Amino acid sequence: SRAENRYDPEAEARTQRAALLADAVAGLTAERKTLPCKWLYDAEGARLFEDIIRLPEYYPTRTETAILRGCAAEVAALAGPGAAVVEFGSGSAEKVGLLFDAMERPAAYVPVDIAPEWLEEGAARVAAAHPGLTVLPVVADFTRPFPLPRLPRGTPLLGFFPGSTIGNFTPDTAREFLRMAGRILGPGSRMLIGADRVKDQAVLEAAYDDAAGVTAAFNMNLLARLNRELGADFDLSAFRHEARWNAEKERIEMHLVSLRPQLVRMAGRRLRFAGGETIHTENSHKYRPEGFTALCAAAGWQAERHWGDADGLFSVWLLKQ
Ligand code: AVI
Repeated sequence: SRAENRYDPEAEARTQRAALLADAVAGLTAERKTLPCKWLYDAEGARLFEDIIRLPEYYPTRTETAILRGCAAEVAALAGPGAAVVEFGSGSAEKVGLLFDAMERPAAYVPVDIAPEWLEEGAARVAAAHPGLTVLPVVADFTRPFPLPRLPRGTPLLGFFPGSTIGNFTPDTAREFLRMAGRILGPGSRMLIGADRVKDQAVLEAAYDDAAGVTAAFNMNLLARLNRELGADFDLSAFRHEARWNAEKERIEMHLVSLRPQLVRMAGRRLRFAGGETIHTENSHKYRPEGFTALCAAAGWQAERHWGDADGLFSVWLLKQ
């Protein structure tokens, strides 16, 4: 019934807490301790991330936005008149307006996000800025298959996945995601994706360990969250943030380093940390053009065009299948 399908914030909070507990227990009792990066984004984490994208050291957001501004007309022409945009993990939907400004008679905007409050806010912002545009939000985990809303037959589809979020997947998971997105969007569709590039190690490490300590606070918030939501007793002064370039895997890794041997209590368990032991909290893979082209090809997508900035920091890719 409709009542059963209605979004229930309390039930959702219970489900989320159970999932956080399961991930925290599995990740923190493993031989190499890890926590999935999706848990970085509670309300406090989302607020800190908004600060990160404005940091002088964090080049990806402003570089990608400038590239999108420059290529939007070309993307719009290739997507064709009357196309619909499906944004995977739309969040606050800050960048998609650059596409709609350039598109001719766009059929619809389909923002997809697991967080209903962000989804609604982003959808409302885009609808207000583009009167007459049909906005069809979908509450879904965009990493799993989801049904698209009904669109007029023959509507050209353009997937949109900005921000280099693809870099937070391992290459295997990224390939699976691209393959799934291809199935959802169907034959003949296109996809516009932002991907950060391999570059000077010092530039990369500064972007993930800024002088103001915002990224450190973003990473440490994960431990604060385990204390708040699971009643753990992490001593935040006994851990520090670290951003490491893994040259072999061409990724930045975020870790939380235990400053001394210690015992932490969490949900009836005792978690033992050696001095210097880390919790690996995030990967941010950086791509060379040839590697990204190969990844897309392995997922059934052809790289049709790509655009970059003069310093070679970041790329925006238009894929076609
Ligand atoms: C969301 N994602 C693309 C960011 C990144 O650059 O990998 C997350 C982030 N982590 C630390 N700073 C930003």
